[in-house]
Amino acid sequence: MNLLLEAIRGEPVARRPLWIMRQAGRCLPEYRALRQSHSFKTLSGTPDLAAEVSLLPLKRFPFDAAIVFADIMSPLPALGVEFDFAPGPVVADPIRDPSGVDRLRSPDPDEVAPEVIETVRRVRDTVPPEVAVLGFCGAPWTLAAYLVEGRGVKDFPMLRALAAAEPRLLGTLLGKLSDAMATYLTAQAHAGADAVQVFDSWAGLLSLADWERLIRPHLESMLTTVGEAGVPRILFVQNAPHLLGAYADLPAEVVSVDWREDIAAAQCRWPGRAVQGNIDPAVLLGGPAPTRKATEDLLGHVNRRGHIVNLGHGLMPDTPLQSIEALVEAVHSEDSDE
Ligand code: 1CP
Repeated sequence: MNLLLEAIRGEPVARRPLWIMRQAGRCLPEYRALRQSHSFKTLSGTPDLAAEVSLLPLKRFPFDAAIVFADIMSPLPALGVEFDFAPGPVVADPIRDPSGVDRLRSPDPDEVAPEVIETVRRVRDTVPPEVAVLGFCGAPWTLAAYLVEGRGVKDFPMLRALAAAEPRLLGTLLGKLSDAMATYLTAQAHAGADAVQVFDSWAGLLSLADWERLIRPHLESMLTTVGEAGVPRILFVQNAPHLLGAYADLPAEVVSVDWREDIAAAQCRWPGRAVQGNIDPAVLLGGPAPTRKATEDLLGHVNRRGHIVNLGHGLMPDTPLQSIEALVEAVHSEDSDE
C-alpha cells in the first residue's frame, strides 16, 4: 500500500497522503546542526549525507513521501554551469548571449548529477515500500530564470527582456535544459524514484500567449519524454493563475497549485487528474491552531479521491514544528467514512 501512488492513480485511499515541499531542510534543528559543519553543496553533493537529510523529516513526522535532498541547480554542473549558494543560487557567469548558450554542454545520461541518482537509490533502499520516494527537477523556464538573471530577483526582468529581444536564443536555451532535465528525471526514475516533481516556481512571469509560444513546447517535450519512463509526473506551478488551464493540458498525472488557487475548483475542472496542495506556508508560521483550522477547511472542501495534501509552496525556515504536528494530526484524524 502506497497512499501517494494510490492518490495519483485516483484510487480510493484509506487516508489522504501528505508530504511537504522543502520538508527536508530548513526548519529542522537537526538539519541546522548538520549545516554547522557542512555547506549546503557538500550536504547535497555527498550521497551518504544527502540520504541522511532526505530521511530526517521522516524520523519526526509520518510523511507519506521522502523527497531527495538536492537543489534544482544540482544537475547544471553537467552542462558546464558554475554557481554557488548564498543562500539561493548565484551563477558565476550568467547566460545572456549566444556564446553563453552555445557553451552549455549536452551531457551524457550518467554525467548528470550522479550523486543525486545515488542518493535516490539509497533513500529508496532505506524507506519502507509504503513511503514514496520523490525525485525532482526545476522546469526549464525556472532554471533559465537563474541562469539568465544570475540569481533570484523579483520578477526576473532580464529573463523577460531576453524573451522579448532574443526569442530564438531563449528557445535554444530552453531546449537544452528540457533535454537535460528529461534525461535527469528518467535516471531518477530508473534509480527508484516512485514519482517525480517538476518545480515551475517562476512559471507565471509571461502572458499566456507568450508562454504558449515560447515555453510550452519545451516543458511539454520534457514531460512527454519523462512519461515514456512510466514514472508519474507532478507538475508544481506557482503564482500563475492565468496559466492554470494551460498547465492542466500538459502531460502530467498531478498538478500542484499554490495557495491562491481554489484547489477544489481545479479538481472539478480536471476530472481524472490528481491535485496536490495547497495550504499557505505562512499559515504554519501562525502556529498550530490556524494550521489545524486551515487543514480541516482544506479537507472539508477538497474531494478526498485524487488529493495529495501539501502546502502551496515550500515550508518556510521559521516554521514551528508544532504547526507541522498539527497538520499531520489533522490529516491523520480525518474521518475514514467520509
Ligand atoms: O542554506 C541552506 O541550507 C541552503 C538552502 C537550500 C535548501 C535547503 C537551498 C538553496 N536549496 C535547498 C534544498 C532544496 N531546494 C530542495 C530539497 C528538498 C527539501 O528541502 O525538502 C528542493 C526541492 C529545492 C527546490 C528549489 N530550489 C526551488 C523550487 C521550489 C521552490 O521553493 O520554489 C527553487 C526555486 C530553488 C532555488 C533555491 N535554492 C536555494 C534557495 C534558498 C533557493 C530559492 C531562493 C532564491 O531564489 O534565491
